[in-house]
Amino acid sequence: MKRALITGVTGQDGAYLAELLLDKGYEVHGIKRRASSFNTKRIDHLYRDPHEAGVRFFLHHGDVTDSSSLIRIMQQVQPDEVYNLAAQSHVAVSFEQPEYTADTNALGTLRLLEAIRILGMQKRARFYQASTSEMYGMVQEIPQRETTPFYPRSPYAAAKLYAYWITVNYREAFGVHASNGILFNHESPVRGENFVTRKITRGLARIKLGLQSCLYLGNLDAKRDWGHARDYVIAQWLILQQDNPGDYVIASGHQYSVREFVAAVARAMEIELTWRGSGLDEQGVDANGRVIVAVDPRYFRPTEVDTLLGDASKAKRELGWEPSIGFDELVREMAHADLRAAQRDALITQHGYRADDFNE
Ligand code: NDP
Ligand code: GDR
Repeated sequence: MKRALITGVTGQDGAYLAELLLDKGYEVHGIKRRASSFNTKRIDHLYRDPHEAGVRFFLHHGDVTDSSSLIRIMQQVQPDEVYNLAAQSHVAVSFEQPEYTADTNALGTLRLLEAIRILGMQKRARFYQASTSEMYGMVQEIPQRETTPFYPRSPYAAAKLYAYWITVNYREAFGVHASNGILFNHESPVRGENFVTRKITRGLARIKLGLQSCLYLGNLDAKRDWGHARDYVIAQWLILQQDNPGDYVIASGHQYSVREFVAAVARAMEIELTWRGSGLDEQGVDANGRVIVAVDPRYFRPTEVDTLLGDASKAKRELGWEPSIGFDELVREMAHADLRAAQRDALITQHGYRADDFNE
C-alpha cells in the first residue's frame, strides 16, 4: 500500500486530494495546524475513529514553519509521496503579511525538502510542489506555458517563485523526484469564502434569499483561467506517477473576467442582472432596480495580475491529463451548493434562531 503525506490537508485541494488517494487505496497522512476552533470541516467526512479496523486516514499536528514537526512526521510516516499544498494562499492578504507568507510559502517548501534530505529519503519520497500561475504575474506571453518567463506581482507570488526554484534545485542537486504543478485558478463548493468565485456564489445566494443586500467586489476586469479542483488534484497525482520529475502547467485554456463570472452566477441563480456605470461607479442592478453588486476599492491590490490564460498541452501529452468539468458546470455546482447553504440560513433566521437557546 502506498503512503502519502499531504501538507495543507484541511484546505480545498487537500480535501479533494485526500479523497482521491483514499479511493486509490493509499494510506493518507495529513498535517494540520493547531487552531482554537475546528478547522477540519472539509475532511470530516473522510475521518474515521482510529480505533476502528482498516483506518487509512491519519492526521498529525504540525506546521510548515516548524522544521522539527516536519522531520518528526516525515520520519514517522515514511511517505512514498509528499504533496506540499500548505500555504498562506490569499494573494491580497500576502500584502498585509508578507513575512509570514514568505516563511510559510517559500521557507516551508525548503524545510520539507530539507527533511527529505536529512532523513536520507531522496530515493524513496517523491515530492509535489503546489506552484501557481501567479508566478507569471505581469504576463510575458499569451497563453502561458512551462517556458514562459515569470514576473511575480505580490509577496505571495514572489514566495511561490522561491518555492518553485528550490524544488527544481533539489531535483538537480540531490536527485529528489521533485516536481512543480503550475496550477491556474481552480475552484469548488469548498473554495475559501474570500476568494472571488466563492465570494460571488455565496454573496449572490444570500442576496437571493434576502440575507444580504449588496455584494462588494474589487477589480471586475481581472481575467482568470478557472477550472474545478476535483480535476486539478488528479493532475497533482499524475505528476508524481511519472518516471521522471518535471514541471507542468495545469489549466483549462479558457478565460473569463470577474464580471463575466458574476453574470454567469446570476444566470445560474435566475437573478436578473444588468450592469450600469463604469469604473468605480460600476454597479449590477436587479429587476427591481436595486443595486446588488458594487465596486469597493478596498479590494483592489497594490499590484494586480490582470490576465491569466494557461496552455496545458504538455500535461495532455505527457500525463494524459485534460479537465473534465467546464466553466458552466463549475458555476452551476458552486451556485447550487451556496443556494442550499443560504436556504438553510434563511430558514434558521425565519424560525427565530436565538444563540441563547443553545447556551442554556
Ligand atoms: P487553501 O487556502 O484552501 O488551503 C491552504 C492549506 O494550507 C490549509 O490546509 C491551511 O491550513 C494550510 N496552511 C496554511 N499555513 C500553514 C502552515 N504554516 N503550516 C501548515 N499548514 C498551513 O488553498 P488551496 O487548497 O486552494 O490551495 C492549495 C495549494 O495550492 C496552496 O499552496 C496554494 O497556494 C496553491 N495553489 C492554489 C490554487 C487555487 O486556485 N486554489 C492555484 C495554484 C496554486 P488551515 O486550514 O489551518 O488554514
Ligand atoms: P487569485 O484569486 O488572486 O487569482 O489567487 P482570487 O479569487 O482572490 O482573485 C481573482 C481575481 O479577482 C479579483 N477580485 C477579487 N478577489 C477577491 N479575493 N475578492 C474580491 O472582492 C475581488 N474582486 C475582484 C482579484 O483582484 C483577482 O484579480 C488564487 C489563489 O488560490 C492563489 O493561492 C493561487 O495561486 C491563484 O489563485 C492561482
